[in-house]
Amino acid sequence: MAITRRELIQATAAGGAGIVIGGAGTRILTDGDNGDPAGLGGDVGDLAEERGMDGLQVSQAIRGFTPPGEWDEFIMIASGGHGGQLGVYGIPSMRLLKNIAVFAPEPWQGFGYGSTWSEAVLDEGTNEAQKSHSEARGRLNWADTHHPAISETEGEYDGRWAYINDRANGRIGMVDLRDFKTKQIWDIPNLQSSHGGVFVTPNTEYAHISTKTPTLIDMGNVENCLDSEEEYAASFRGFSTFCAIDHETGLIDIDQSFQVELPPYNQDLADAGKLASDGWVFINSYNTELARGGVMDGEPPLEIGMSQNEFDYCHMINWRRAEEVAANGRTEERNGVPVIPLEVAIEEGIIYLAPEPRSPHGVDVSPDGNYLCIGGKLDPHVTVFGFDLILDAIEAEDFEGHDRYGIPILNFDSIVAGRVEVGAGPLHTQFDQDGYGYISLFIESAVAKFSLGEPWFSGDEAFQLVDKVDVHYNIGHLVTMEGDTVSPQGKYLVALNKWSIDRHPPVGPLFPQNFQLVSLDGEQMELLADMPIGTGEPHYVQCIRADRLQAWEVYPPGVSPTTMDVSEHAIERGEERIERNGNNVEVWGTMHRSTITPDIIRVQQGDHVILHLTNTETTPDAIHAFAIPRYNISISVETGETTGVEFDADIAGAFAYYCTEFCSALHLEMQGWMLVSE
Ligand code: CUK
Ligand code: CUA
Repeated sequence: MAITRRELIQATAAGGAGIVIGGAGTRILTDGDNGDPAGLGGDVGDLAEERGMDGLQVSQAIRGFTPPGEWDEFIMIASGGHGGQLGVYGIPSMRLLKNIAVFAPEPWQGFGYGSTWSEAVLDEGTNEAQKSHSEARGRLNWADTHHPAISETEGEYDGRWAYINDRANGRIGMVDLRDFKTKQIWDIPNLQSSHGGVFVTPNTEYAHISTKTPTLIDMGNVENCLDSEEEYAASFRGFSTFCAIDHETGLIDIDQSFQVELPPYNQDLADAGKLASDGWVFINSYNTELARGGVMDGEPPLEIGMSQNEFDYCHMINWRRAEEVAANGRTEERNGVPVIPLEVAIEEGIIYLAPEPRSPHGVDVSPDGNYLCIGGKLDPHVTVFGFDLILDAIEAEDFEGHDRYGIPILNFDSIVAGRVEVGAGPLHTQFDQDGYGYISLFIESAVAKFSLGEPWFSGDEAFQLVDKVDVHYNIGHLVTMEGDTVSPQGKYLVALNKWSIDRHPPVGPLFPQNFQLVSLDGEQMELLADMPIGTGEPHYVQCIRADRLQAWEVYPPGVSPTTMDVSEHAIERGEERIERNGNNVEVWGTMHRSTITPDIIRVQQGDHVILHLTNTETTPDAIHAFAIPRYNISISVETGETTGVEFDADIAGAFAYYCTEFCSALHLEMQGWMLVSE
């Protein structure tokens, strides 16, 4: 380091220039005489010196700071990685606001510990085959979440719903952004694992999700499916799934959903076209080599086998055409889903391939829909295809050949709008409102900013590297504010780094991952703040303007999270009752500060107990929750909500149930007894 923090502070103080702010060292925040920040009061210079901070750090702290009690301008919906959940953060503060339970049980939210709404969601998310596969381990109750997608209207986030994929198990979860609860998990047939998605089409017609590793379709050939390229090519297929979204509820309408069969390459990241390219979906791939492993038999390791080709293929799928073809029934039903066979997709002009350099990863569509920015992990360039050029090439049948399945391969040189040498290991691109792309450089641990072409830049100004900032370290995804919509807001960028070595105090060999906030306000990008992430590994996030969200503060009285409508079991205070019908004991109860009614429930061992609980409060944040010890029951009963729990009273004894939320001064008294007689 050329100059220490202290020297810098002293130098600026001695020079009487106050604190020099900003990466370029050009902006001055403080007035020179006393170090008071203009108009703010307080002696920032002294405070900074006391804490050993230089002017740049003070500036960073201020720009990333949201004062107590004030709200952030943006909300980041983040993958929760292996935790199988979604994280909700404020930006720029990077404060964690909530984790949303999606695929994994979470006791605070009462997700997967007995509440009827969550049990139904989690049960639905494990298909019959998997249930029997994993009988010993029970329900499939974890996920490797990668890509959240916020629903869109006309290409802008509308803040209604969020979708998230399970990379490990080929599933998709749907969250209602009114109550921030998961309403549906679809274990998608024909997808063992998933990656290409979730991305929504511009009016949330579909949430798209495709296979990662191809799926074995020839179940009779398990033994020989890896024996040769031919066996592999014949035994496996990829699938692109178009999950049709019900526009009233946001739920996936499974009956209207369909798949397109794909070659057995490893389909990777995907993005939906918008504006100029609306109606199309783009999916990258690698392992067009069809490498199958066999390192123990002297074959090259997969990483080598999969990196032989100079070019892999971007799949371009015309989903509007596919939708028509599916509606006309040119599909085969496979495991309950209509699938457009690959031959039909080719014949109908649904699928084309474009060569893309060396093991590509991300494909991201510019705000106007015309540019596809492709990061090739082993190529230092971002390759930018022009969608207008792609359409021309399709029209002119400007093909450089066909792949082994007969899919036309567009002529690479005809569709490239520009290539920019950005640095080592380009992965994912995001955009701002001024015609710039921001691409993550995994190997180089940096973000590169580059210019796009028309209508923003032309001639020498188009497709140029304009800036770079270091991040720490090994960045995967990145996000700008609303940066993958038709109207990005710029302002901030969040880098999602895989390694955090030396950034935070050691907490054992499993290091936190590191989100970093970068300012996009000035000419140059500038790192503002670090935020370690305690649950790995979040891959992707989306950032929405906070005012687009319309979250409920309370449920309307008696509303159930399952239907988002008034429950047939909703009651008011004074209507509590217990009914016995044979071995069924059904209880309608209320929770209100600081009483659970009823506070005594008597059953016989072996009875089937159904409890309906209504939180009869109307005050926001007057949350109650209900737990029965030894019965593995923990449910959240939020303001206004009616929910329930159903169980067999198979353990005899006196069980002290209670409210688990510290809801009032007499919260500790908010308890009762369940007596289970032998
Ligand atoms: S992938 Cu993770 S860094 Cu699943 Cu989006 Cu690129
Ligand atoms: Cu209700 Cu504690």
